[in-house]
Amino acid sequence: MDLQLMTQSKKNQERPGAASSSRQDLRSLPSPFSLGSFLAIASSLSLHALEITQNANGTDLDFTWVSTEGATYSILSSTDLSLPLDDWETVVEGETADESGTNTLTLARPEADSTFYVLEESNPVILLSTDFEDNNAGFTVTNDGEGSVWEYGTPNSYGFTVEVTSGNNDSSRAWGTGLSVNNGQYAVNTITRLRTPVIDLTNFTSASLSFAEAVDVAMDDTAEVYLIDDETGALLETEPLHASTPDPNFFSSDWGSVGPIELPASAYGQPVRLEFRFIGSGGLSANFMGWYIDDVTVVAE
Ligand SMILES: [Ca+2]
Repeated sequence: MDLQLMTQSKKNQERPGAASSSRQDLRSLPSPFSLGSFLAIASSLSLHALEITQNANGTDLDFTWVSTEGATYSILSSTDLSLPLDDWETVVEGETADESGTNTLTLARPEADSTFYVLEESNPVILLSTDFEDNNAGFTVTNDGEGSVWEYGTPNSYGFTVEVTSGNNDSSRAWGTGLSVNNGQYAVNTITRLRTPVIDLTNFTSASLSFAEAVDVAMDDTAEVYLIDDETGALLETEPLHASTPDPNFFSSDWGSVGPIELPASAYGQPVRLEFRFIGSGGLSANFMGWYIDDVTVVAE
């Protein structure tokens, strides 16, 4: 079996990689360079060398590369160099950078006579990240009902046997559909919408939303996240990106994490906002407190 080496770049991501049948630091090689009888053309000069060595057991291969904090890595493989990179097989996906600055993993040695590998580095771009501790993060409220409204501050809400008296992870600030009035329980005819600041997805084709929530909502009421136009507020997707489960259980209101939720194709190539829409009437009648959110993050790649 020959292990071959190549580097390649794609779009704004570096997709270099290398493989050798013996341990060798490819970062020291000029570009283009050769290894044995194989020629590799480097289309990106910033190499993230992928070292491949045969495991001591003789049946596996050890992969090692220098990693960058915050980046994630995938390894693609193919037995056919002429194949477009999009058609290569993903053998490792979403490997996070190790704290040591060097990643290692072991894969089974392939049976094919020749196998090529590419290391793909992906650097996430944080478009929105807030824990609401310093301020309300520029979130805005649109109120369509006559009941409770989204409020920013410290929850002081009490339900039937449960309570929400902090943000996520015992923090001090969050957004909630009524933080203290009537024990934080939402009123009849509550239709209140909480919008993020503008999230500019003009130059991205992949992004995801994560947030924390505490939910104490009657069965017929809805707590949903929508994708909307940044200026008009019109829905860009009819269906919600996320629908929190209404909670018939009086005994649960703990904070929990949601996502990452991949944004739909209609989100990209433009500025957008996300909207947390709560519609409810069953709060005060049955001691339900509503919907509380914290730690909102949108990350693009
Ligand atoms: Ca918080």
